[in-house]
Amino acid sequence: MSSTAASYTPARHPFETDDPRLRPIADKVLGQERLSFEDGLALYRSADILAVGWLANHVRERMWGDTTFFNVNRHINPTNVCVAACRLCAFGRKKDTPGAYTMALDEAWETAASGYSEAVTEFHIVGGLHPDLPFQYFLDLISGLKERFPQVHLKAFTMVEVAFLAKRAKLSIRETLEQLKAAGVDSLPGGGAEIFNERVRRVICDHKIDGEQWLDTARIAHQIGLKSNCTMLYGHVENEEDRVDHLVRLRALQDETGGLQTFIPLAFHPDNTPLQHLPKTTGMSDIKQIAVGRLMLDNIPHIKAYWQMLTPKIAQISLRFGADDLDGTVIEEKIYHDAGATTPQGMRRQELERLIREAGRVPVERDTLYRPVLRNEDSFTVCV
Ligand code: V47
Repeated sequence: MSSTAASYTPARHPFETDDPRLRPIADKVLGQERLSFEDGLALYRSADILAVGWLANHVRERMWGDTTFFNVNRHINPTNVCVAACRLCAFGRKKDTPGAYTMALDEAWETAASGYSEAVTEFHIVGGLHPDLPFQYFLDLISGLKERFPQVHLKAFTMVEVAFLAKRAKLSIRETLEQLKAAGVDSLPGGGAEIFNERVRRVICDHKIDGEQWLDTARIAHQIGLKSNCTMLYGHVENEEDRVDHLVRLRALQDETGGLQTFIPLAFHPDNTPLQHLPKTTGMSDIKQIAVGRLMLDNIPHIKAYWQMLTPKIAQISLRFGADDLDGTVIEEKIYHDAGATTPQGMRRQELERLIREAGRVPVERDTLYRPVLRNEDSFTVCV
């Protein structure tokens, strides 16, 4: 049953569909041809989720066989104080309002140390756009973490945070990224991309940098040797054209830089946000984003199912619909839980492995750069 990418034999069962729009797309996928904007729309508009999933799974197995990556990480959110009052967000607070917090550096380093017994390989560090914290706070935060945890990869600051820090420090984006890299940032997470279309951005996050600025910041990060991830927030006021446009723009950036490692579709959680009247995403739509992402983003190696927002059950199913990566142990999550997520705060490594095995896949622990991690008791080795 199991295969690796090297020994992959296609199609355990033939492709079948009752949706004629999918037939020419299937020919392209099987012939390894790039899909067009219209193909993306047809995939979104098809109700034949099994056929769309078959195609996405075909690509996923062609690339990775049964291998399914997971990682042992910890999220750290140094502050929830944020000048941008995005309608999509339940996490940000204005300064000096109830629930607002900002960690002193010692506190952030202590947070990093707690739960460290599982030999975390990555700290995922993101937070609000704080009006007063100086750039030096973030440089010290990072260099302090590097000093204390030299073997841990620091995946820190979204493109939105980088652009904000640059403005505050009166530096160019390139200089800002170079200083962050020198302090110890190893790569950047994919957040803040939301949906690039301006009409949508004006509704959900009108204070954030625009789509082109997000892409420009990512481009510069890649140019100076920092890999990054990319996301798409779906299930709010966007339509199918907006989603395909978002995917095509990510694909174009990747053609140029090759710096995107992973695409992570993020389901909008409306609770406690100004958009709480919107309905929650459905299982069908969650699975669709994974599958269409895999099919459209032919040049991005990995598609991540983030169980915190998909739920472990949907994330597990998505491993048969295009996803090859299950993130992660996480330990403590604030952004979705403030917005009503009912998933647990973290998951143990053994539980992630069980979910992957029960999906008929082979779990491989990875570091942030997708190098396999070998473990014995409390230590780990990264295979380079
Ligand atoms: O940037 C904020 C989104 C992102 C809500 O790179 C919301 O490996 C849903 O980017 N409902 C943060 N989404 C999470 C993120 C991420 C997660 C896991 C892995 C990686 C990675 C990145 O969450 C934000 C924003 O796009 N977000 N509020 C909400 N109410």
